[in-house]
Amino acid sequence: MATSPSPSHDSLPPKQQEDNSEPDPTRGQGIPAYKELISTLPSHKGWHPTLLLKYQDFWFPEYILPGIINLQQHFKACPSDLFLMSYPKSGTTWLKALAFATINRNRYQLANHPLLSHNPHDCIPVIDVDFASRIEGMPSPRILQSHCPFSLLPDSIKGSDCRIIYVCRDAKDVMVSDWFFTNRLRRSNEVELVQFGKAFELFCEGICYYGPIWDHVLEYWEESLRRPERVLFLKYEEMLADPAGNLKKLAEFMGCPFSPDEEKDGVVGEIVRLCSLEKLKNLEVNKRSEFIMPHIKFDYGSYFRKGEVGDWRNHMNLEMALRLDGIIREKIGGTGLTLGSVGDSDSSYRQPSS
Ligand code: PAP
Repeated sequence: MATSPSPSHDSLPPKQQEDNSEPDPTRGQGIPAYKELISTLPSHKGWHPTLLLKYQDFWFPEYILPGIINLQQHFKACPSDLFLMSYPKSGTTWLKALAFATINRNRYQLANHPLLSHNPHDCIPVIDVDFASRIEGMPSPRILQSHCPFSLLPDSIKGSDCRIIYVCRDAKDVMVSDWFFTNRLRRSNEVELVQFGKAFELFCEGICYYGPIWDHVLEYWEESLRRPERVLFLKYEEMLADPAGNLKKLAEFMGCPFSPDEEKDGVVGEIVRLCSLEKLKNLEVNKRSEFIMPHIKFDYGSYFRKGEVGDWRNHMNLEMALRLDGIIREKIGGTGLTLGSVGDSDSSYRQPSS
């Protein structure tokens, strides 16, 4: 970490635009809404607070899809860009905090670190939404984040030398995390809560934000096998088991490895502690703030919950868990990728309390 006085927080992108206005039929969030194309797509009520639209084999919330199409059609990557990619609820917020703290470690002192006063999502822009206004003037290398499936990325990302870091997580824990997140969103937007069983069914059908998860994960996995020097594939469970080891791997991949002196001085541990769930969850900024995407109110607290491996055991019965494992196995079996299964840990399985 920096030892000289911290400069201003000039590596932060401008805040996500808030939009409370009435829907404008010709615009998304400051971008063309691709209204005609979108009107032809299959839709589903799903289990989130907004309608889902199926576009190029994946389901997107209707307020995100214009941003995805815009990204596909107009985004120009720089070879030095670093992309943090994930299926939602797989460790995105944590990865953003770790990457931001690591790349800026000589810029900020711990006592006055931007992560103490900004949510990680405000430190690294989400390019699915409205990239133009948020990334202009960002210093190189730019760190950008998206949940966009690999197959939908523009050629300027897929075909360039920029690096991608993907984090995945056991689909059962993802589903449980998403269910809590969604119901928190529904509650704060005064929408009726969704039952776990209904959400589970739809998740198993792949009908969920950026779903199906198996195709999302598999696309990045296969790309990481094809181009390991350009795509780093991380697992949330492994990061929890060895945060320092995975942070070092991340730093090396990002092109800013920790020096022996930094390791001796405990910099790795400082970043791990700064970005830990306990630390971030208890910060005022992450307890209180809210932000508004078009017509949906979010709160930063909803990004921090338990952060445990195997929380699915408290919510799914064994039959459900085996069913979801079976779907995942069928889809990704034989690829060398595993995503956690009941068999890995069934000695600790217990029925959820009803
Ligand atoms: P997003 O894709 O909507 O940004 P994401 O950050 O990927 O969400 O997922 C949230 C999960 O990561 C939550 O898991 P849980 O519901 O099972 O608890 C959240 O608690 C966990 N999480 C958030 N920040 C951290 C962190 N610093 N360390 C570990 N886990 C974290």
